[in-house]
Amino acid sequence: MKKSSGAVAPLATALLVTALLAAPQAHAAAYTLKDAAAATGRVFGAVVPAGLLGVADYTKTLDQEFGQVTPENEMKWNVVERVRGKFDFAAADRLVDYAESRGMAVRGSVLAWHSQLPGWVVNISSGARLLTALREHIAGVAGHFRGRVDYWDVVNEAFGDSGARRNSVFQERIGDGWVEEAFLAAEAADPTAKLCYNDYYTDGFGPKSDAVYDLVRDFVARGVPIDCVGFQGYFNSDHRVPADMAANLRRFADLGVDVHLTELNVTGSGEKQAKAYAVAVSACLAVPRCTVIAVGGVTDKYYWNAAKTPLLIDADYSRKPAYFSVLDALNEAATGWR
Ligand code: 9MR
Repeated sequence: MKKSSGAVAPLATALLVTALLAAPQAHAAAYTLKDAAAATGRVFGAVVPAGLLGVADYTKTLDQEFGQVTPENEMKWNVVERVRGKFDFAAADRLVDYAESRGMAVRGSVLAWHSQLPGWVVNISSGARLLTALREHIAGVAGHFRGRVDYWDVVNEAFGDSGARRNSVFQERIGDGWVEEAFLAAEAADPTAKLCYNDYYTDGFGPKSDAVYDLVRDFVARGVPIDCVGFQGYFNSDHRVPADMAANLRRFADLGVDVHLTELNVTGSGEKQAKAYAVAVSACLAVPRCTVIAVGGVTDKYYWNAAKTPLLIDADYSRKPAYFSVLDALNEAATGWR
């Protein structure tokens, strides 16, 4: 750079340049979701399929915006243990290797879930044998990733919308205790990971979140290992972001566990979608122990339910109004500036 002509004193120039550089900062303390979240002490993540790790546009956006990955299907029982006792971690390892190479946190999902089970599990009729298979599965999967997973979705979706236990092979054949058994097995396999219960439509007060709350309160009271509760955050015209979301998250945090938004997505588009995202993210920001915000995917282009266009980045990798409403909410929480 040429030396100045002396027309403007060097100090004045330096002050002017500093002021100009600082000006954009006044509106956005950070320019990416992960950096803005980090400024609030939080992680911003996404659900990621291993098959997209070779797509340049996708990984460029993933690396730019997100600091945590959740394998979309690669750690599910029907992928990792299709045959009893024979584990296949190839796809999951790719995702964990990728995340580690970029300093991203890893959410393991999911050790015990009624869905996406291989047939051999569903066909175990004996509760005792099914419990043994569940324990062995969790030991195999959580043991394989020991020390590499920051938090596990140990159990997904054990409750129905009424708050009663969901009917599933685990519930019907093992009974209520299957959830506790899963957490005990996960703790034994990887005591380094935070252990979470994860569910949907539990974002506000209601019979389902009350049932989850009672489970967590009981586990905490009895010393059953549980560290966190995941709120998947599926929102649409029938399930709007509840006004009591922050209060609901706070009551779980007050039990002494962290709360995470784990698959956040809002069906829709434009300003309406943007506002809903801002309300949901602000509910998390209002609760110090809400430490993870993860959305259901990087871009609408590859989302498993793409027709709902529910994510922050559209199919052309353009940042949607919802992206900016979330970035603003994060920056405002971090700096007081929008
Ligand atoms: O992301 C998963 C998608 O690829 C599958 O097609 C779908 C099958 O139901 O499940 C999606 O993931 C689920 C997640 O693991 C738990 N929360 C509910 C999600 C939707 O079922």
